Amino acid sequence: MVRYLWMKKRPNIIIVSNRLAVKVTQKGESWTLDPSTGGLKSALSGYREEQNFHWYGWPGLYVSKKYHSRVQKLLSDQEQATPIFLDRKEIDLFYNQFCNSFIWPLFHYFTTDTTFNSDAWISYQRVNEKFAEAISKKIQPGDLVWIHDFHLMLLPQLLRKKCPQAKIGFFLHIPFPSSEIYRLLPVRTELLYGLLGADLIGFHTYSYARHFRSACLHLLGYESSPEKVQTPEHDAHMGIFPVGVEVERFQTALNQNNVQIEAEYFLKKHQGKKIILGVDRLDPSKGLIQKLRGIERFLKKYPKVREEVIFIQLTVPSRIETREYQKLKRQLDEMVGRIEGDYGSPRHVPLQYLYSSIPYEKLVALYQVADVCLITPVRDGMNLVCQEYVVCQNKNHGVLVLSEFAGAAHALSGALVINPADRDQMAATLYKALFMSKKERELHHQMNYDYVVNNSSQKWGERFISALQVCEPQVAKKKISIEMKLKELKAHYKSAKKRLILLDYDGTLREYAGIPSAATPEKETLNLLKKITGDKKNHSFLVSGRDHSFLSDWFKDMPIGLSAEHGYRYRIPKEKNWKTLMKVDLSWSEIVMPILINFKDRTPGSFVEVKSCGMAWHYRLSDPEFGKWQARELLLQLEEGLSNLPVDILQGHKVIEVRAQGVNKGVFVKKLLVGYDIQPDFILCIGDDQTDEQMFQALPSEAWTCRVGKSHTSARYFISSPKQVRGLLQELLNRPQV
Ligand code: GDG
Repeated sequence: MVRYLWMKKRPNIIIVSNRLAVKVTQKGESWTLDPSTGGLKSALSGYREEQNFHWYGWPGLYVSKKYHSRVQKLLSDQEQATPIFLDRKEIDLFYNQFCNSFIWPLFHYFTTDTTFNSDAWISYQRVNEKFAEAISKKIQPGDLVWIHDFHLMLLPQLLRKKCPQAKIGFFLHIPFPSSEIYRLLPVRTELLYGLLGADLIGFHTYSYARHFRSACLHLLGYESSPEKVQTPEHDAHMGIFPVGVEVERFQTALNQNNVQIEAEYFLKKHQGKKIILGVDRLDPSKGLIQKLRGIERFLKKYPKVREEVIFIQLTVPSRIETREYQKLKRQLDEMVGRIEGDYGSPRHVPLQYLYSSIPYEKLVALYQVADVCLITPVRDGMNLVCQEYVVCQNKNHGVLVLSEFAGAAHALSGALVINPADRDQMAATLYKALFMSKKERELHHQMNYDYVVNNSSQKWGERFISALQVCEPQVAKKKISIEMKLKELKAHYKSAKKRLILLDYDGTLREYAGIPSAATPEKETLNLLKKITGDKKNHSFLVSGRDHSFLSDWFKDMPIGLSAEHGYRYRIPKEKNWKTLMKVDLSWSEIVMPILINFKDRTPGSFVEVKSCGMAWHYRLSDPEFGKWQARELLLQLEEGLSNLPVDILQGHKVIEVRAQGVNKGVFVKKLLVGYDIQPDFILCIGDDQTDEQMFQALPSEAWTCRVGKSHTSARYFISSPKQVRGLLQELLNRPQV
């Protein structure tokens, strides 16, 4: 059961995917529904038991008009589902050509053999509209719509236009490719606009989200933080939701009689041999050719153990109507034949290759008896098979050998990770996996198992739906100047007993200077801060991106709280010692520094600043056009090059900063509110750039949040310049005239 801990009323959940989660079959005049296999179906099956759940999707086959109402009724009665029927042309153009032969390969980094077909694109748009039409007729206020996968990337925006208030989530089950690959799409901007109609866009891994942000920046010029992309219309939030498997279902199945019988059968059949299992859809992305090459190398390299192992490769037919897949099947058949010929004997056939899907009980039994599971995709959004294997190995502690190109490799730290293109490495790793000590196996398994059981498909669904529910409603809010609310602000300030005042420094309290060290606080500012800190009801902090030594020097005698480097180091008011927000990993500095230095050398007027938890490239003194251009280049390079490192890349005002992951002003402010028990009844927070947004977002909604300049912001108000900020603070401190 899905739990909603904090929700008063359960919302209706509308799931939308290209395919429904059931297989619809026609036999003469009768229609039947059967369970289907596949990643999405597995991931959402926990949810399907919910009462307030409805699914929209294509039944997976052509249904002639005369049967529409019958199939509709069958699906509605038995599956809480509404079919979206596709005609034969749409099945070919939308599904086979645009989705399977164009988007799928490109998003999996297969750039050759993909050609853009404008008829297929028109069909893609029409089918997305068809879905929007059907859903918009039924949607009720408060419903949550969760759209799945690459077939429906235009749907969020289409639905948003029809139902502006709807809560729309989108989850991408496949990788979002590097923006260098994504740029190859002739309809790249259209698809981005389509996705950005969603309130929440979910990805399996942080790298996919980063690639998406990079595409939004470079193709649409939309800036973003790790949490959201800002569009002129609304904020599209982003989240990392690695999909999981049905842990309980597998655990229950393991104890069932029919599974035990199958397991015993396999064990008896392969007595005395170690089993290496592979389960994959027949798809170029799954790296089956690479796997067979690796197996061949293993059999050649380790003749002594050849007869002690058996490879069982279950290859599930998919997209059989597509030429590329037929070609792949032939290639695989040939390779299997060759391996059997070269390494098989009357006594022993080392590779058992099965081209078919098998019943669930048999699959679970195979997962249970296999000593090693070998998963070798060249690209895979996540990969569920490897997680299912882990669940079924809690007794035997089998070893998982996993490609680094599967999203799951980011999560399963106990896997032996390989590059599928390196067959020597694959062979050696297999050997290692087969002969690992019991203790070592247990250690590796435990790391994987902990992750998988704590990240089941059920939790994945709960997390996504909860995150979608808390996304702000998409009513375009027009910001007003805080000065228009001055009376209200003053009254609140005056009546408050404990006030928290959070002020950014550069660009907020003080105008920017060309060289950061020249932006010393003016007398007026120091006097102002003195007055603020002089009032016992005020707890005030300067929350800056600057190094702590600057802040210490300039504000040394002032009893004001200081937060340097976006909160990484801070000093509580009236205390002398600086504290550190969290422990960080800085091993990446050696990679980042040469990149920044390179840009410094190539961009006159720019310079590099080194901080204790990161480094920054400033270009305030460079030619503005050239500086901006170089900044985009640098950003792209950093996003591409650092995608697997624990860093945040931040765009401030004429500065690009690379910082240890997880350090930001928002985290600092949250810590302040929780850890220091201030419990203010008045909060004023003013900042001027992207780095301040996290601070605004971390504060309760009633806080007086204000951004300098009229940029798109999550602050409630704006103010035009640092001069105005100083004026505003002065106003607050002024005693009311008698
Ligand atoms: C896409 C993304 C992402 C397989 N053979 C049989 C069978 N299966 C089940 C497995 C597993 C599922 O099919 C395959 O899931 P994968 O994740 O491995 O692969 P895709 O279908 O490509 O899924 C992928 C996923 O979406 C979810 O977001 O992980 O990256 O490509 O559950 O158990 N089930 C049965 N018999 C079989 O023969 N019963």
